[in-house]
Amino acid sequence: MNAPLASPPSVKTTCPYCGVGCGVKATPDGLGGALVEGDAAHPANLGRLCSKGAALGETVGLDTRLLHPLVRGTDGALARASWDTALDRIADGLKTVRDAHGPGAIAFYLSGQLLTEDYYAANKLAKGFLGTAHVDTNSRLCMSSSVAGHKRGFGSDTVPGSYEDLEAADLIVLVGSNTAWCHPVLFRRMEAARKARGTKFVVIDPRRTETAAEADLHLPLAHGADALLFSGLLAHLAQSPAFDADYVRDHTTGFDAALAHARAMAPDAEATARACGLAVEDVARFFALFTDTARTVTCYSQGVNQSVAGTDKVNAILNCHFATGRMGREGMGPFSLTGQPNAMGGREVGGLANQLAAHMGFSPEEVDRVRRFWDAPHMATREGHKAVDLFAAIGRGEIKALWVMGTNPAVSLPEADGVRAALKGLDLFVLSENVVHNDTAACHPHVMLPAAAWGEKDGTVTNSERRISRQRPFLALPGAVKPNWWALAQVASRLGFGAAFAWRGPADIFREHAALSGFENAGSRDFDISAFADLSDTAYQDFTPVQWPAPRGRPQGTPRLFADGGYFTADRRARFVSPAPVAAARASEAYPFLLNTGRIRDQWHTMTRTGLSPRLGSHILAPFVAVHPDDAAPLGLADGGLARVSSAHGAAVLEVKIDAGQKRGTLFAPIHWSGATSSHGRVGPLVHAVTDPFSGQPDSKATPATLAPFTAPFEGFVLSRRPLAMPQGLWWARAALEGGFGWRTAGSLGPDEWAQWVKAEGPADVAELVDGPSGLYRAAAFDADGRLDFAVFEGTAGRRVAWDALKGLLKEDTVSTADRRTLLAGRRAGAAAACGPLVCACFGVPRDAIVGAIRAGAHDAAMVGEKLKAGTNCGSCLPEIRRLLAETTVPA
Ligand SMILES: Nc1nc2c(c(=O)[nH]1)N[C@H]1C(S)=C(S)[C@@H](COP(=O)(O)OP(=O)(O)OC[C@H]3O[C@@H](n4cnc5c(=O)[nH]c(N)nc54)[C@H](O)[C@@H]3O)O[C@H]1N2
Ligand SMILES: Nc1nc2c(c(=O)[nH]1)N[C@H]1C(S)=C(S)[C@@H](COP(=O)(O)OP(=O)(O)OC[C@H]3O[C@@H](n4cnc5c(=O)[nH]c(N)nc54)[C@H](O)[C@@H]3O)O[C@H]1N2
Ligand code: SF4
Ligand SMILES: [Mo]
Repeated sequence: MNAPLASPPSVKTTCPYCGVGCGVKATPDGLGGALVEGDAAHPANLGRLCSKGAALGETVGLDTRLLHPLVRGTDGALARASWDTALDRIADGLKTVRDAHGPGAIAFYLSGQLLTEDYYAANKLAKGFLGTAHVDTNSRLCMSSSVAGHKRGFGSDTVPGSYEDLEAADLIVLVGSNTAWCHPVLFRRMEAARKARGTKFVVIDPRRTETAAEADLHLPLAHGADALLFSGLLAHLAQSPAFDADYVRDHTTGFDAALAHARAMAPDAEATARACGLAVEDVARFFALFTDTARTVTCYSQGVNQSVAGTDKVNAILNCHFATGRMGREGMGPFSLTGQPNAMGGREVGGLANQLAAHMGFSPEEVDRVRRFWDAPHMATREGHKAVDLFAAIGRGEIKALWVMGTNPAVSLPEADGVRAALKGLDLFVLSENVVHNDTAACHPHVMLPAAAWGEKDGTVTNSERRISRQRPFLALPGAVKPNWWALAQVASRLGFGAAFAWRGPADIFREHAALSGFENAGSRDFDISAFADLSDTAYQDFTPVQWPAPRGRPQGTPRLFADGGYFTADRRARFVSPAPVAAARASEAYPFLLNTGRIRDQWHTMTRTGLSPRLGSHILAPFVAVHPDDAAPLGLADGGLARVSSAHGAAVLEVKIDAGQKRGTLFAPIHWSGATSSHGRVGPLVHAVTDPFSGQPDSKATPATLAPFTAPFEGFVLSRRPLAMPQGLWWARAALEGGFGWRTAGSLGPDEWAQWVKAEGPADVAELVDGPSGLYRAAAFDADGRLDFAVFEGTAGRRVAWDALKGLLKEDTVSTADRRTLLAGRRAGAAAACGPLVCACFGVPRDAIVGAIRAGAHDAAMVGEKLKAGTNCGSCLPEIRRLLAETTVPA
């Protein structure tokens, strides 16, 4: 069990999920969990949390954790080892590879979920001491187009604004961002602005998301067409009163060329609408709103970044803000919404293969500056491979040693099956992880290192508004778990670099990082936090959230940049950059659909943490593919059935969700299911590894794909107290339930095969219901204490029953005689269990209950809240409640 740290009773830390970076107050409950509430004093959330943040306390258990180093022995098996053994093995392995093949055969693959201090240590070791620049991160899949676009436009990777601007804006344009689900607390802040000042929302997204449903205007543009849309807007703005000739003259260059280019690409609203697949009146309304509203913030996220034209999309957006001078002023500006909790911190320490620390690049002066600061013996002098190329180089055998930290590339990289094969061919594969089992851990690591997880981690992170906050520990390090930076420093010391890595704790690293940011800077680089270069240990401990830059003498930080120019290009002017004329993404004859991939409200990435929470798991139970009804009908696809989605690279079998909000010819599937949580639910293998030419970011939003019904003669579910291995050949998806797990299943296993499987699980006592002719097989297995151990409910396809009525038995210590009698009928004695997916995760309110309340007269979200409490805590489900209000017909 988790041990709480002695005192103080509640600790202020930061949420480990999205880039909003909400402040959290955590109080260990002494039982291994923790009570978690929003920190009212944190400027990012002012006390709010979303469903994922609110459920954090349920996810700190140790059941799935890696608690000791594991080293692969001569017998090929991973076995528990001491830290010394594991670290020696890594150091020896790195030396062997370096001596035989040079430092370029060594690579690191890191994560925006690492602390800044961990990230700094990895970069210093790799780029300064081992001499390899092959250090890339999952941020390449996430924010790198924004980084590249910012650098081209601003001369630096800067987010100019603050969250407060969202509350001061009169127009918020959300481009390729499902904010209501992915940055829920920011969406709450936007909703507050709408209430207070009538702020309008425009959502630009091919599909009608929960965010789009809330918009004043939704532009369902063709995939990839954003740069065209914003070029049309630039052409429109240039001849409107919104054009700010002074700002353009004083603080920018390249306007005339950009305008000529935009006019050629998208001369007016009609041409723009045609090229983007939109209605002319909608485009005209968007142009008018943008023109007429000075206080406009344009937020963008993965619909912009994860594209072959991602960098161009970013610059097309920036161009419109330069042209109107809407930069870094209250309620105005472009705003990249970062994904991971420390996407920004990673960029600050040079986490990407084309960066050096403290926002420096690989120019000879910069390489020399960092070399001198570190006194580095083996400074990397050229950019390394970006993620997709990095794994290709591993596949070709050019990179022989890889250290993966804080990411699950076997799931999240495009063409993921190739990634798995590549990982298995490494001479040295080191994996620093929180969990024992995930898909990457299944790819044959030689060493696994147990890393501190949220609740134990001690360091800093930076959110989307450049705000550095502390993550503080409130639980003791369990088992032999250690922070990532410590493992890196130990390896450095074994390689003979001990003096440069002799940190006593994260405060030492933070001070060094702060000092480097100010080293020979004098205002030439945006990232400067040298105000903290001499921070005491106590001051680091008590650090209150602050927005960089915070140069010496300005420890209070900086809320906004660029209102008066001062860009970080050589001439201090912003650059208009013309997007290349890209066509919107296209499907082919063999693959007539475009597969779009992304996120759902209550799961985080590959579910290693959110997958532990029954509340979060109940919102959406299984991996799905959303299909427009007119695309589904000719294929004979029905809602709730299964479909095989294939691309040129791989296939998945997913549950069909008929969704009129899906653009015709496109599909949407979530990224969260892995081989650990599903048999065929991974979408990574399908996604093409096609990248943006400037950023190297893969296009995960538009892979040509095809769709066909998947028929299985039998389907059903399994419930169990313990993890079970499902039979071979079965389609299944697993969800966490209170007291155990549930699997939805489909396949060709009939009653006899299921009976054999049940028998092989060795239950103490089993009740069965078999009806061969109708294909029905039901079994309830009880353990020696008479508790329900597991249950199997299978039948012919199309007659699936829900597990809602029975799942409660997993947390009960006895099964009553009455329940025993009704159990195999799928019922519990006397109980009418609430059914349907969970809408409100905080209070566990299912859809059916909300629909019932609406039918009974609740006519707005507030009344639903009064009756059921749904939506009254974190508010993440309010968009869904409002949709149910709109969709439910109330009896007269
Ligand atoms: N619940 C939840 N929240 C999360 C995460 C999570 O896993 N779960 N992950 C976090 C991370 S790391 C990230 S990066 C963010 C991502 O946050 P978002 O970017 O908001 O999330 P996505 O679902 O990846 O994609 C956003 C939208 O882009 C749209 N899109 C696809 N193609 C195009 C296009 O060509 N143009 C436009 N305009 N839109 C397009 C998609 O339809 C989708 O609705 O979320 C963060 N927050
Ligand atoms: N098709 C498609 N693919 C995508 C995307 C998409 O939209 N579509 N989105 C991309 C984006 S934006 C992102 S950010 C990625 C996310 O993809 P990943 O980064 O692969 O996903 P996670 O599940 O967050 O993996 C984090 C892993 O690190 C471990 N971990 C967490 N914290 C720590 C720590 O402090 N130290 C160590 N050592 N381990 C830790 C967790 O247990 C987990 O196994 O997916 C990308 N892939
Ligand atoms: S919005 Fe939710 S997931 Fe994001 S930081 Fe805040 S509580 Fe965490
Ligand atoms: Mo991300």
